[in-house]
Amino acid sequence: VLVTQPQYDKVREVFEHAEGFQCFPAPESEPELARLVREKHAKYVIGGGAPYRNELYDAVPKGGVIARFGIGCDNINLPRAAEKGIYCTNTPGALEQSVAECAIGMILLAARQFIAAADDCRNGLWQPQTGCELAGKTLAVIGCGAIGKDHCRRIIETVPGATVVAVSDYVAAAADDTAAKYGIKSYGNDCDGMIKDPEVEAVVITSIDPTHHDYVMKTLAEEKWCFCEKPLSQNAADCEDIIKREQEIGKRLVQVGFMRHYDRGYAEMKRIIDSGEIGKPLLIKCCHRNVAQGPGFKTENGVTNVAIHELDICRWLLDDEYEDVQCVKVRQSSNSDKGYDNPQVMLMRTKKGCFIDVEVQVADGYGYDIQCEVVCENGTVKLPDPYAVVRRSRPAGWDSVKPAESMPIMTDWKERFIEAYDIEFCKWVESVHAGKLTGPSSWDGYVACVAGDALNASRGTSQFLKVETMEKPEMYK
Ligand code: ISE
Repeated sequence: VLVTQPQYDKVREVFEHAEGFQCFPAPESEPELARLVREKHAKYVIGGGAPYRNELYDAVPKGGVIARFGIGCDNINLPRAAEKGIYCTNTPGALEQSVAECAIGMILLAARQFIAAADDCRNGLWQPQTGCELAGKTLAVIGCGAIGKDHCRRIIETVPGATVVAVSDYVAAAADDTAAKYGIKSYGNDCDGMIKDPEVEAVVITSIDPTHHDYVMKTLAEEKWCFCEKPLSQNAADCEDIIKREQEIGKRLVQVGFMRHYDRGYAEMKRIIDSGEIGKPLLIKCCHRNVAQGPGFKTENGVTNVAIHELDICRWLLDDEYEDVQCVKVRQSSNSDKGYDNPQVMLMRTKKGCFIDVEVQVADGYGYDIQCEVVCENGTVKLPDPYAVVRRSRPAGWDSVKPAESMPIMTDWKERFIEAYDIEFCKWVESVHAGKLTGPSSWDGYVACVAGDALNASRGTSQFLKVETMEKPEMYK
């Protein structure tokens, strides 16, 4: 058995005395490990998190085992192993203690907002944050997965004063699973019934985009608070219904899930732009790139589901409105043979004269990459990358690879904006308690859809189309 060195060192005792096996420490890098497997005629390999993509599967014999010392197996090329007849395994449970300790650490960091404070200090800012004490608080544990009860994920996101009493889903079994996990009520696929439940005070809509308008209207029929994920609807006309209904009720009840307003990077960019320190804004250059899309994705969804974020955030950053917009088809990527345009470039001109371009790649094949730079008269502001740490090293397989400066790129949007989502929900619950919503409104959802409609209509016309909204009701000013 070959055991990669760091793993060997962790439990040397076990490997030195494993009855019936001869265990040897081995290098982590794939080419060297593969070489040693051949040299020693090893049948079993135990490794850590280093990536094993190619050579190792040619070296380990059929019927051999590659065991991951840990839980995740994303570093193992499972299809390749299957093809070569190699067994793969991991060690569930082995890291429970470590994960539990990390979770407790994270609870304390989150409660006291230490990470945010440290980031601020590093950026030369001092913004004292009080945080909260944990004593006496009932913490809700959300996301207990396979690793068991000890795995606490994003504990503080259920802020005091809010709890989930019921769930429903188009696929009833999905609602049942979630409900069982948290010991709450499942309405199966009876979403309408759930909205009417007198115990439900507020509804969070996270279903697929085309269902949003209908569920918002049903929630408003009950005059309940409503948090609707973006987009508010698929088109501006449907948003108008929502706005009309809120007018009749005489109160803002809907918040739209434009979470970027709560992202530290965007918030700091806005602060600088608003301060006027670097002059007036002239241009914005944005990229919105996704790894891939699921089945059923259409060209128009590049606007309604993806660029809708930029349509919202740019007007928020600039405190400006759109004059006209145009969607341009450009040279297509070979990642886009699935019947939708990829990339697309969206151009927006604002009433104050700013020019915005957004490159939307819905299948870039590498990562979730969000970029934004605002060019002002006397300087620019740029959205920071979510990872602060830049690594300078030779990646695994070092003898064949040149040293490099690198930074990981995320692939999942839920992770990229995880902090923004947390803050968004905390603030939403706070504002519901205060009886006055403060986050993005149905008006914001509507304006983004008006611009989105114009972008979709402009495709193939080579023309800028006007963005014409109705008059802004008092309630949203
Ligand atoms: C998703 O709903 C999001 O909000 C992401 O930010 C976006 O990048 C993705 O394309 C959407 O599907």
